[in-house]
Amino acid sequence: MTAGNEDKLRLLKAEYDRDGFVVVRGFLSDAEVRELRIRALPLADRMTSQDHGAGKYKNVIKSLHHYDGYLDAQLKSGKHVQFLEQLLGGEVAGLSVAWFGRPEGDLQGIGPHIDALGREGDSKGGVTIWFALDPVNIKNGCLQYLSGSHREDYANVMPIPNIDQESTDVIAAELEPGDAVVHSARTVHWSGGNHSDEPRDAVSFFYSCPSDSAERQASGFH
Ligand SMILES: O=C(O)CCC(=O)C(=O)O
Repeated sequence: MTAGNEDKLRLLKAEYDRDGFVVVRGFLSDAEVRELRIRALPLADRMTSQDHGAGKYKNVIKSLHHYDGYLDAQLKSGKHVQFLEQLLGGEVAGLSVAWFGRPEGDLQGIGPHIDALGREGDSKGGVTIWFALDPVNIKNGCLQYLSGSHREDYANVMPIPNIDQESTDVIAAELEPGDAVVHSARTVHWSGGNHSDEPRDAVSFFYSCPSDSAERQASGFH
């Protein structure tokens, strides 16, 4: 790693540790965004039409890596895996790849929640990297974070009650295609409906962090 890259990583790490999330601009090249779109979107489309949606969210499809070798390889060893390990200072283990679509006019957002590891008795910490495949902004339902919430304990329920979504600690992750946002499984986040006439597609990769210290551990994964 060059000295410039080390400085950049140090800044990103400081931001992640302070806020519980960090935006990484231009993480994927245009070709990599194209590849992710080609792999994820037609598959998600097929699965949506076969009713594989995640329960109440018709435009969320989890476990895409079970159906596509490229996505499975990305989950295990995509370039973001090394980046996450450098950011967190420890190993990560791939759990799932998910499509989070928000087509134009889909007004159903996703309420405040944490991402956690749901198996009974498994209380390891986790991290998520969310890739924007379209320009995402407040109008089409970008992710929003309660900055610093990774330091508190929140119930693993959806939605978490009594979250002040107008707080000055709320940050909207407005991104361009190829930008990524990385968040701790403990950070409270949500997204709004799509009130624009532009789609909002994203792919998330979820990881557990077996070496996370006890105080950073979480207790469920949705
Ligand atoms: O894309 C969204 O609207 C929600 C994504 C999310 O909650 C996540 O990736 O953890």
